[in-house]
Amino acid sequence: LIRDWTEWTEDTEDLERHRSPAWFSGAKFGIFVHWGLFAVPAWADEGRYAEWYGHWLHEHEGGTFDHHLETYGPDFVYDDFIPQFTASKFNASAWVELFAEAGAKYFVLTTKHHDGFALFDTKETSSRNSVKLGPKRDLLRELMNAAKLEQPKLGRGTYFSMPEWWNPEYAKYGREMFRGGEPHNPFKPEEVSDYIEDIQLEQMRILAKDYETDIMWCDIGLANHSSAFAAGWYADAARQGRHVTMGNRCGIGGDFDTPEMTQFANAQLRKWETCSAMDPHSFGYNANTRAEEYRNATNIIHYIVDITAKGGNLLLNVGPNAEGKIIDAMAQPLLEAGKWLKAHGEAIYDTEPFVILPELITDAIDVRFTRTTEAFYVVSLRPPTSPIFEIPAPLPILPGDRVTLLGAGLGGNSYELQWNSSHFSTSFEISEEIVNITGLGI
Ligand code: FUL
Repeated sequence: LIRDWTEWTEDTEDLERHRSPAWFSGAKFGIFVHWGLFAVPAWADEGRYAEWYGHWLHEHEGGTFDHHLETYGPDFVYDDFIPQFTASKFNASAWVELFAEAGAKYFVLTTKHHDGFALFDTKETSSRNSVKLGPKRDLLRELMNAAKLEQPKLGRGTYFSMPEWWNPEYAKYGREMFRGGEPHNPFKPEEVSDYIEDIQLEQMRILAKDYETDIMWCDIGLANHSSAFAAGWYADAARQGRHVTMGNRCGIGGDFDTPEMTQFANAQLRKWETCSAMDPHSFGYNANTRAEEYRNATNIIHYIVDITAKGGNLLLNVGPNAEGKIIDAMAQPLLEAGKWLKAHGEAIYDTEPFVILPELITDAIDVRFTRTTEAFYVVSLRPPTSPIFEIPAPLPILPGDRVTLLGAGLGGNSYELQWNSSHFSTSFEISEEIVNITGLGI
């Protein structure tokens, strides 16, 4: 039984019944932001994420270690990057405007990645954060405030790494690479009696209470007190009239699955969200990525359409540089995709997948289907090349139904289409003139 979210109580036994909110399921597209000290070296070995620079460095591993020695010398530890993490061009208003113009309905910022350096005021739990060090600014606060005031419809989310790589307080919980206690990147953490209780849980509560996050996008899981956190958070937020959600990496089930740099091939029963990136190889900014390697607008649109048709969301990442700029090679394709979404978003936002047609057919013919209670949408992944656009499948349209072409040529105009349906195929008649307009979607 799914309980109405407004009636949520602190009872942890009910967590299984929590589901991701309608606003999140309907959003389809969010922007992920990986930002932190790793934006200073902005470097990754082939096939590695740039935000893992500190890990490869301190494990003395392969290309990253060699690159570091050559560029910075043997005595330069990871935290020596802190003064160069200036955020000097960080403009929260510009970021949230970009997200909204791109057609995204929410964003998720790395408030603390595995390196443990936080972009928010961690209060007494840790002084390794951007308020006390580096930019000396509360970067998360600036972003949350800008969104609240200027783009209030954007959902505001927080990525949070449950473990930290080098925090000795984590040592007794650590496993494999998150073993803690390694003196590679020496810093003095606050002395606490228990990492999970006094740092991890406390910081999650800070994000929930002081920053009013809508999405708790934890990472890695492992040791946690997330049940206690989630139950209290859901109840508190519900009392404020906010329906919040949590991913599946907090060490408990959460509300949605998070396939990474991949996606489900078919519609799923449970809500899911693919996390992926403009740089197809890295979340953190990599200064060596060439402009043409970033996803282009067509690629982004196809990605959103395909995932939407399978019931997922796309959380697409940008990696700002150390000054806080989202370079044009990432921003421009997003803005272009946003124009398409503005004209055709009716077929995307707040839709459900149409799961009756076998996947085989949809993948074979480059069209995707979505639906609402009012309408059935066909999105073509390629522009029609002739006035008769044929889909080799019967579609759920009945005599008397109206078929319209949405937002032809991005202009937002709709055209009524003649159509014909048989047991084997459905065809639509599109005028020559419209066929010649590029960027057409159906
Ligand atoms: C992973 C992390 O290890 C990556 O660096 C990235 O943050 C991705 C979204 O989640 O688990």
